[in-house]
Amino acid sequence: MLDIQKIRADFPILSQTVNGKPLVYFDNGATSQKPQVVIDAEIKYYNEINANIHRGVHTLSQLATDAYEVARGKVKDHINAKFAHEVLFTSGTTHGINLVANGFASILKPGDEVVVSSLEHHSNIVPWQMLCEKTGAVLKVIPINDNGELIIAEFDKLLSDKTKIVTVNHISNALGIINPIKYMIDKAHSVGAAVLIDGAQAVPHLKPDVQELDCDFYAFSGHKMCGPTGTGILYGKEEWLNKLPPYQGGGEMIKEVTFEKTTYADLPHKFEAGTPNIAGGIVLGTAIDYLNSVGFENIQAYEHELLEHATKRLSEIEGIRIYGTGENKASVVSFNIDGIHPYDVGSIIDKLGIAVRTGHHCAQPIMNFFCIPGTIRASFSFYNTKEEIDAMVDAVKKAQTMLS
Ligand code: C6P
Repeated sequence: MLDIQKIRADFPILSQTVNGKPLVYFDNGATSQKPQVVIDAEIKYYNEINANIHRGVHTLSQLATDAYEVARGKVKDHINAKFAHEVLFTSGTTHGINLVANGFASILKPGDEVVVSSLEHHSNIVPWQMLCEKTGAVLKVIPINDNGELIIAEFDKLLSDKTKIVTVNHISNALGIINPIKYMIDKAHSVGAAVLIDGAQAVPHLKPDVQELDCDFYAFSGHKMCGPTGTGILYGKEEWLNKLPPYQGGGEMIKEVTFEKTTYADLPHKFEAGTPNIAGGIVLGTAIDYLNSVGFENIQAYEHELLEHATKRLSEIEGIRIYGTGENKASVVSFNIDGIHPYDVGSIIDKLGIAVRTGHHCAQPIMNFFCIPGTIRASFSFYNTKEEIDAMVDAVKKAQTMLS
């Protein structure tokens, strides 16, 4: 059982008022709020050990390097990677996916196939389209049904020996649907394809076990899991990371440089050119510690209660349509009110202190499927409450009255 009021006290921003009303922050899918320990850890880094890493013999550089590598180890343990060098620091999910898509340019031949799903964020569509344009590979798309779930029978049919990589999100950002990734990973492997999982929306809610999943790549962002912006992780199986060429050239990713030939550093440095977000990486480790202290089992159970409460309360509103009605869902409710543009609802409820995201959520193909311009998305975190959900429902009802 979580003591929500105690948890809320960890997040200074939550006690703010916005537009004269208590802040109700339901835009956790876009970015999560940060607990004081995370904010303090960022300050502590700059106050005490700020230096460039992997370079200096001086004490501060060594302290910063050690702290950065400790954070890498925490991520390794958190996602149960086999080796710390399978954990690459990135600037976020987008960076991680682009790194892999770019690497596959040296693997794909014309006519090879890349399988994505209709539920993807643009970050897990556009890099693969660019890759296909570059290589002559063909993009295949898994369709969804009216509940917003992937049609797995169609996924099965798309797979063949031409499939070289399947790339799918763990949880949809726009609808909150949780995809059956374990099945999909095993099935893709049965035709020899690699699998990338976009875990951006999963890591705030659950602890992925990459060895159990047996995925080849798992990308996520730190800022959605109580960590700083500009941080992220790409997990890649050692054999794949050894096979892929470096993404960017620069300092720290080399063994030796001459004008005739450059040789590359071992993992993970081969993929970490230039000075990284050192403070961010270290503090991502603090964020992971914080989430583990709350406990993912507790988080999941409580967020499920929030999801059920929100779905029930919102369903009271006449003319509401909820998108993403599949069984297996994270704590996200995406909806529209008949005859009202989502942006108008979002703007009015913002005046009442309620922060939701409106629009296409960087997932235009989903909006096209439902023939809508966008939705109102309320995405909940473990620091939200049922009372806040009630305040949102009242605010949406008020907006409906004003706009009809
Ligand atoms: N989704 C949302 O409001 P970055 O921007 O690199 O940290 O994450 C990109 C990304 C990739 N995949 C999924 C499933 C995502 O949800 C996101 C980010 C935010 O839904 C901002 S657009």
